Amino acid sequence: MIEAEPLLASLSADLAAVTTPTEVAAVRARYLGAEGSITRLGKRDFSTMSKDERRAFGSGFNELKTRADTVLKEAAARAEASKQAAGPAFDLTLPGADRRQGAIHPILSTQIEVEEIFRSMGFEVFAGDEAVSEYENFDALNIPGDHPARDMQDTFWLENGMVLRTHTSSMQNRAMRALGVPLRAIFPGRCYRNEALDLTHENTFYQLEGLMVGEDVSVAHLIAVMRDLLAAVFRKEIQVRMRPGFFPFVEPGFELDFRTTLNGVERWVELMPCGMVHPAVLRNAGVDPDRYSGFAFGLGLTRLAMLKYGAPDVRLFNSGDLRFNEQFRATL
Ligand code: FA5
Repeated sequence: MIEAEPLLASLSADLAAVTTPTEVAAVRARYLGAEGSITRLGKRDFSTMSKDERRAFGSGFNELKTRADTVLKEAAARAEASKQAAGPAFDLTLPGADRRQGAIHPILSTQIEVEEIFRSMGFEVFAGDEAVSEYENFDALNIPGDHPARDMQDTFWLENGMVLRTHTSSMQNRAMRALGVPLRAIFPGRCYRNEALDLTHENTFYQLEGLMVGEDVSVAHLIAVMRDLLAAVFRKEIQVRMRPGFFPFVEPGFELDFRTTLNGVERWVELMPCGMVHPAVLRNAGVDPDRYSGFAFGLGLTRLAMLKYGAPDVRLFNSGDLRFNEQFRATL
């Protein structure tokens, strides 16, 4: 016959010694698992038993299994309840997990800030492409194939004859055709030149072009817009001066400098080339130069970010060096 009571007593003693659901499950495996001590009792040779003995054994065995299962289920429920009562398994005194949070790159935050300033002056933002036709980058801007000005910008040519734009001026023709005149628009974006790299020259950099075309647009408008821009960026009145500068797509052309303190010394700093849009450029975009005039400027956005944040080397911006980038977490 089955000796149920000693087995059940041993099971109760084992359960009294454990507390967690995992430990209760291990006890269950020892008694009711495939190789458990109760399960093994059922794997005996029934051929030597009479029919009555088999029946008695069967009911005793089933009762033992049911009682063992009940005790184990109760123990499992108790263990689960006390685990939940103990609360989550973490130590409040440990330092928190370091969640790395992204941030806006300083060039982009400068771009967003400048875009807002121009929007407030009625300019719209016109997005462009980085791969453009040779016509858009050069010919439309009054720079034909044999013009020496092409040498000023060492250009990356694509196999299909297009170019990686060397300046955002490449958007002028497209913008005038798409938006019509009069227009006030800016085109921010990435430009590429095969440059010798130094503190202020990268092969990949950002410009922000501005174009205003209308009847009676003059140099006075250009200067006023530049003053407002600088005052908004640097949050104080900024003195500007214009020097003559040559670009085939403006006439007259200027270099615009502004007065600031760099490394403790007050001086003029070159900020951007600009000028009145050349009549040929207007004509190439289907605009009548006898009726319309306009100004354009090519702000070096990367250089502006350098000035704004006091970055000593332009190459830091694209370096991917987190020691540099992480200083700008809170720039917006
Ligand atoms: C131009 O690109 C003209 N398209 C600007 C222009 C627009 C003139 C409209 C007249 C009318 P420039 O090559 O000087 O000009 O570049 C303009 C600005 O882009 C520079 O002042 C500088 O701030 C920035 N820049 C040019 N090359 C680089 C470079 N390699 N790395 C970083 N910034 C650059």
